[in-house]
Amino acid sequence: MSFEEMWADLLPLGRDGTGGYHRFAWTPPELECRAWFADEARRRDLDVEHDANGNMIAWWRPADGVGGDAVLTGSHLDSVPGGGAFDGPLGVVSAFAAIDLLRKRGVRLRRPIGVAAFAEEEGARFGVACLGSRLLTGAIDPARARALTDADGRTFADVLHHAGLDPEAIGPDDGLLDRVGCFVELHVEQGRALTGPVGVAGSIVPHGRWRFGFAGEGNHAGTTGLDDRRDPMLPFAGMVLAAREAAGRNGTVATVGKVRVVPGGVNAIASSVTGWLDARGPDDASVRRTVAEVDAAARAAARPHGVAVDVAEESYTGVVEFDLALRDRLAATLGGVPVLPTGAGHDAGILSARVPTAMLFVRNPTGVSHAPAEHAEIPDCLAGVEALAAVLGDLAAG
Ligand code: HGY
Ligand code: MN
Ligand code: MN
Repeated sequence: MSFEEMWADLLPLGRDGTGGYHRFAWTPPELECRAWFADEARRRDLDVEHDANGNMIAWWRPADGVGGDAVLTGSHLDSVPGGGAFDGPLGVVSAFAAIDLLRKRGVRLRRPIGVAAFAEEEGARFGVACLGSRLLTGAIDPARARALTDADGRTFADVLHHAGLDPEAIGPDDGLLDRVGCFVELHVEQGRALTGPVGVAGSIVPHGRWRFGFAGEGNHAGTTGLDDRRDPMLPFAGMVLAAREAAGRNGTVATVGKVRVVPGGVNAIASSVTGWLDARGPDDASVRRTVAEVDAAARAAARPHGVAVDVAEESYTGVVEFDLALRDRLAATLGGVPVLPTGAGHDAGILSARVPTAMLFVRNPTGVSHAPAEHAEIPDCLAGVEALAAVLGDLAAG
């Protein structure tokens, strides 16, 4: 099964009419992607390990059965709503294709190679990014994770149970992590900084997401005078504009891309509005300043309308500097490709707290991501597979 054939099989799964993808964790399209993963693993005689957190790892083990000190690669299969085809899946398909290349070249495996598909990397269903890798590494309280809910109010615990997993078993898995020597994630670049087909990641900037809740009073749009309203939509609007202004002042980026309005009727004043802020920047201080300014602006905008405001941090990841020795080893193996920072979060950023981690980027000519226009040309994808095979060969074979 070539890269192109695997890509063609995966491409239709979870694509909507706009060409974007809706592969939310444990929904039918993502379950189809999980089935695809198991098929590709089976086709290569890789045994699939399902950890308690919903992550999957397909293992290629040395003939002599040597375990431990494994080289983990792979990425994620879930998407943001209306996401692109490459964010996540490119790392998984490339990992299978890289194993095929190594086998074709007859390399002798010294350490196991695992192809991972981490669960809920986008946090699109349950709100916390990298939920599967955070649970694996102990970066989130299992009790908090179990109680996370999706837009329909279903808890993560209930969805796990329905998927055949034991919600009480989720949490850090030192046994698994102790078997991993390093993690190398290949990912489509999510900007336009890459001049060549492949690059190496230097760092991930600090980033987080905050939930802003505005509670007002639902009422009739036509019979309620302006002075009688407690309209939560107004301070929400203030918060959105304040995010852009605060980001401009602090040299960060801040986005409000998701809002939930209750009840959401054209002719009804909302009773509550929930908006999510995504803020990222060069350092913790600038991100924290940005969020504090948005928080203050939201509260100031709410006060005159008698609207209550509640702000909660849903996830935060400080700056990730990838393992220098591993990063330089990758760059040397690849003959000195560009090293670049990224404003996007990744499972590699979470895993880096527990194992040496590095990332390979594949050029994205549109520079667009988290949208249907996200793209990588097949020749660049194949260059990525070659690069990943060279890196895996250097780390685990020979
Ligand atoms: O949000 C991010 O940066 C990543 O794509 N999950
Ligand atoms: Mn993403
Ligand atoms: Mn991703």
